Amino acid sequence: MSIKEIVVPDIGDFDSVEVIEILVAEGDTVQVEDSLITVESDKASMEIPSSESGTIVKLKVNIGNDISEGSVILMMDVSDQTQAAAKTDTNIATKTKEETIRKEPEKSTHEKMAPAKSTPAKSSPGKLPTNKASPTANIDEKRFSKAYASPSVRKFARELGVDLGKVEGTSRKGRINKEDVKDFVKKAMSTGGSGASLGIKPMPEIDFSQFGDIETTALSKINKLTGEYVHRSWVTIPHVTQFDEADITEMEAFRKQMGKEMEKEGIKITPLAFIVWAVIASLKAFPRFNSSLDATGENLILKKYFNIGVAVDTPNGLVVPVIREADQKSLVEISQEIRDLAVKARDKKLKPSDMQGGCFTISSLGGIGGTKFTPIVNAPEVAILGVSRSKMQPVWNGTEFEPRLVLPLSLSYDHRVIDGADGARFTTHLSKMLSDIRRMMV
Ligand code: CAO
Repeated sequence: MSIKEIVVPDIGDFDSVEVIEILVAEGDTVQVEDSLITVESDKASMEIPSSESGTIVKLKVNIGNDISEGSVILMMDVSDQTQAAAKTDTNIATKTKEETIRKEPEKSTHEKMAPAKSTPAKSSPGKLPTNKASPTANIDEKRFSKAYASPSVRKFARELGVDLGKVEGTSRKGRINKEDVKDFVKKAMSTGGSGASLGIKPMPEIDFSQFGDIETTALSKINKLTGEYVHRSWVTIPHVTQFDEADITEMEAFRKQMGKEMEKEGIKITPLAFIVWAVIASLKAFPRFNSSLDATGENLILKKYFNIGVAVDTPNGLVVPVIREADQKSLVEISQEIRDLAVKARDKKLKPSDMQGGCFTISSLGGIGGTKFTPIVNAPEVAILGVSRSKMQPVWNGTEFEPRLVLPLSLSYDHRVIDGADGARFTTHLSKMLSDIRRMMV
């Protein structure tokens, strides 16, 4: 190891400047001329570039420190640096000085920061993407140039196509830092982002307290993740929902009979286990429903396995654990697995692998209530079955009305993959399976 002090070079007429930003961290590898810190005097701000290539061992400055020529910025292990990469302190000092002079005539605080013409990090040598490629391409150059931000933040904003003039700075005196740019992009993506790309204006910010008392609660991590997934599915998948019903009178009689027999062993079979079985039988009959579009959207990947996702309602939000190889499992095994997965989900013990690899999802609100709903496809799957609460209804049998237990079904599907006729064929088949469970054995 060869440790070297990296010091502040000649910074022109400034005796003392304040560190306002640290652009590197201990452990980072930097090249000659990569920016290390941003300093600011009452006249200008500038980035101090590295005079050496190497690995940062220890930072010696903090934000808010006053430093001057010769102050130690950091300790660097320069043992790996190549002769070619190294440049002299004199070159760096000259460069910094030039920058300082160029920025000095600027007047207002916001005009102090110079555009990112200097010290590009060698670790990212590629050309910046053009604004045309960016979703936030409408940069107002005048406003951008007046924004109060350091050269590296300007460069970062340009890479993302962000108009700095629209970003609110949270650092001292309203200076815009990298996090502010990231937050701006995140907000644009989650609120107006997809809408903006569809030409839809984002929701205006409303102060609801002007209308009455309010309380603000943060969304849970699961809420946010689910929100992202369902939003993406909703805007990218052309959904159609096919409604249907299944007469589950016989199925329920059998389930109750089995329930009584198995009660002593502590086994309970819920209607959902039968529905999983019926779905598998229908997926086998209509393989297109057990598929995903590939990333190009031009090929359909047909799956030969049957992993069924089950939406579980938890206090922290909705999760979808997966019953793997459900076609290989008995009704009792599926019932127990649903119960175990639901307990794990509510105890926040599900692993990411428990929620991966699903082929088709079932969202059952039957235990809660409701007559019908339109579930959102759990992409990259192409269909999802919504199950509502079964109800005893009078059904005409040809000669008279008969009381029958009817289960409402709602199948949402990706219309790019599944046509309406197939949607109806699938639910008809599913309904037949549930109405006469002997058919599932065949
Ligand atoms: N019709 C009438 N009763 C039903 C029914 C239906 N379709 N489905 C279940 N039930 C009954 C059960 O038989 C049980 O009654 P008993 O205790 O008297 O036998 C009761 O409702 C409760 O069932 P359950 O909900 O605990 O069990 P389940 O296997 O049906 O469902 C689970 C398990 C994990 C799917 C469920 O608890 C759950 O979380 N559902 C919510 C899913 C959700 O939020 N979906 C919306 C996502 S947005 O698309």
